[in-house]
Amino acid sequence: MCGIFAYLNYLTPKSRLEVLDLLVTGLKRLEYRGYDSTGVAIDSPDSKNIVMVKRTGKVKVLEDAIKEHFSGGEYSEPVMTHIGIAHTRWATHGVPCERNSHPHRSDEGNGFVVVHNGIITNYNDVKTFLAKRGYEFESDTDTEVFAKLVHHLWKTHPTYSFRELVEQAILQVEGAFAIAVKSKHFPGECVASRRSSPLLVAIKTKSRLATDHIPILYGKEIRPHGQTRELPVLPRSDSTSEFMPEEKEVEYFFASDASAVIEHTNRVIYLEDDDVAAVRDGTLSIHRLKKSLDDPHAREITTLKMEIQQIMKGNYDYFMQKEIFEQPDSVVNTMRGRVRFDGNAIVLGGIKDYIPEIKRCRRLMLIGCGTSYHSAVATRQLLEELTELPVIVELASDFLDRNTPIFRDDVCFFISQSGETADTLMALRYCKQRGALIVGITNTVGSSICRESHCGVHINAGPEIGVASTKAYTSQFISLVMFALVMSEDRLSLQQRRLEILQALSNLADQIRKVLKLDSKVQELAKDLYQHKSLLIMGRGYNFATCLEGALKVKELTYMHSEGIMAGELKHGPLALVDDSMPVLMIVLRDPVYVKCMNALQQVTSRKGCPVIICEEGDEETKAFSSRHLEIPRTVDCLQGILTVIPMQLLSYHIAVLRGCDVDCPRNLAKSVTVE
Ligand code: UD2
Ligand code: GLU
Ligand code: MG
Repeated sequence: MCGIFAYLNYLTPKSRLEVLDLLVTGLKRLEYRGYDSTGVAIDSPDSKNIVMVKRTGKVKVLEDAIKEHFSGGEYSEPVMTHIGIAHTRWATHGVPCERNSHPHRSDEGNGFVVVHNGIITNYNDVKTFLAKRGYEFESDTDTEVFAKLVHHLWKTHPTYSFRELVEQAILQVEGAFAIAVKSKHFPGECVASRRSSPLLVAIKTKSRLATDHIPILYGKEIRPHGQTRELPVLPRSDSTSEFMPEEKEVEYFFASDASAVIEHTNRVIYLEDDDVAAVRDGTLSIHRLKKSLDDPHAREITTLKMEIQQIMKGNYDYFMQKEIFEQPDSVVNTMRGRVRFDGNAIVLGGIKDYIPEIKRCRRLMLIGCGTSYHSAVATRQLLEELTELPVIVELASDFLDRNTPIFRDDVCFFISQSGETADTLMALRYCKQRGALIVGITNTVGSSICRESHCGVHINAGPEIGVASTKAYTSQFISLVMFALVMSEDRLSLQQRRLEILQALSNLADQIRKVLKLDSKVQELAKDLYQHKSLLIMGRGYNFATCLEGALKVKELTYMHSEGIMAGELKHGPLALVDDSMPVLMIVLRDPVYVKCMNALQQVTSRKGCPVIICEEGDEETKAFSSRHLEIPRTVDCLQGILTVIPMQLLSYHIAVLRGCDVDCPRNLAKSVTVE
């Protein structure tokens, strides 16, 4: 989820200090991606060992530690060929600390060292397999199994090349990864691979490259992933052609994105899932064990023409926009390793031991601030339905003001992206003192809420940089939905409903992609709206939370007044605001409250209001009420809120841009509110 940077100089003399400098600069370029710890690995001065330095906190801390650690003159001797690997970590498995920081090693002799981004979901199986063979683990990470697995394969298959060892290892792991591996046993070589996490190789030579593509080499046999039990060994792939630079001297970089390499070279190859890129004797080859029909025969070498600033944000102008568009992936990461769509099973490792206790509770309380609070509002109805428990949703600040009674048999959920939100944390301590079971829902492993809670769920949305939360909201939402599904696992009468939701979860990423295609339409709408003073957002039932969250997004990003209105409340007051000039947005979907929403819509149109309608694809009857509408795909009622909030995120974003506001850092706001 965060950053990898590796550097290989072949016949290009560089001192280790220079290499370290390059590694640290590479990590600094990746800093914007968010991270909690860092680390590097290089060769020892006699080249017989690998030395690692790791630190929690900023790259600057690592840089200082490196200065201290490598002061000796021996590190300033130039080396002809060398490999250094470096990492910024956003913890998913094990708290941020030096022990859990990357690189991770295969054994005490540092035979193989690995940096990894992503989540290896079957790491427990691999760990068990390796533990039986005497491997002892030093960290809580999923990553460590990879280093040890490569070592095990090396022991059992001494004739294998470095690349073949890594190839065999990636066949055994499931989940998402970008990895780079360095080995004492294969000096001068580096192997990297990816699946679902980004990774590129960059090439630097003195003269122009003679080729603009690298042929891909295929193995002979296809096997499915993830056979950890027996560790079957696959036929070795036969290599026949490779990329060889014109001149001998060459430098290679492996990095999560081009921002880390652009200052060195503009020739890069974006690796595809399951590519294994290996450099040996200065020659780069890209391998795949599995050949599919639509595979191209080569990977293009792309010439970058971009500025660093531009690369960091990809095709996006702001981090918030990037994060909105990341949602098809982040929702999958939240479910990764937890939802089994084939067996219709869900396991939330962080709370499974507490489920019996939670089932016996008197009530569930969901507590948060801002967007996190809205994720509780969004899932409350489903929680009530699937747990059959009273569910109370509270704003942390108000909850504390009231000295709310809390009992030993209450289960209290604390929702916070950063896990450091002061109000939420205070409410947590208040409830803990009164003996309730404390469950955290956070995006940040090792955060205060994570540590002080009895158990919880990490939403694994990856770091969120934009101050206005987007992908964390949809991931909090899904985490709570998964919890509801776990709670109803053995309720016979609810099985049909659960299946319907699981089915919808499996389609969610594609549907989000579809909603994101509305972007240009939403931008047009924003042009209509941005000069207004106010925007009312109305809906009810499963979509009320979208109204609140949409209005919050509009307020925080555009400084325009906006209000989320429960449609059922219209005639109790808000209707007075409606006339032919008041901008109104209404969410009217085909769910159990459709008829009531239609009533509200009629009340608005009969006051000459001309609302923007968010409705279901092809719902002509509803669309007929207004000339402006956004159509979203049909999903199960309780997940609609995920699809309806995305147009609201886009709308607030576009209005903010049109109004010239600073999208990533709205005035007066901070990403993590650590004061009361
Ligand atoms: C977790 C662990 C993983 C491994 C795996 C076993 C982490 C980050 N993940 O992944 O190492 O043991 O389970 O299958 O270590 N927690 C809180 N408060 C919160 C959030 C989480 O106490 O706000 C606890 C939770 O109870 C669990 C741990 O942190 O003990 C990890 O939670 P998770 O959601 O990452 O769990 P899982 O199964 O995805
Ligand atoms: N899952 C790995 C860890 O927790 C890698 C996290 C990352 O992508 O930085 O160490
Ligand atoms: Mg905890």
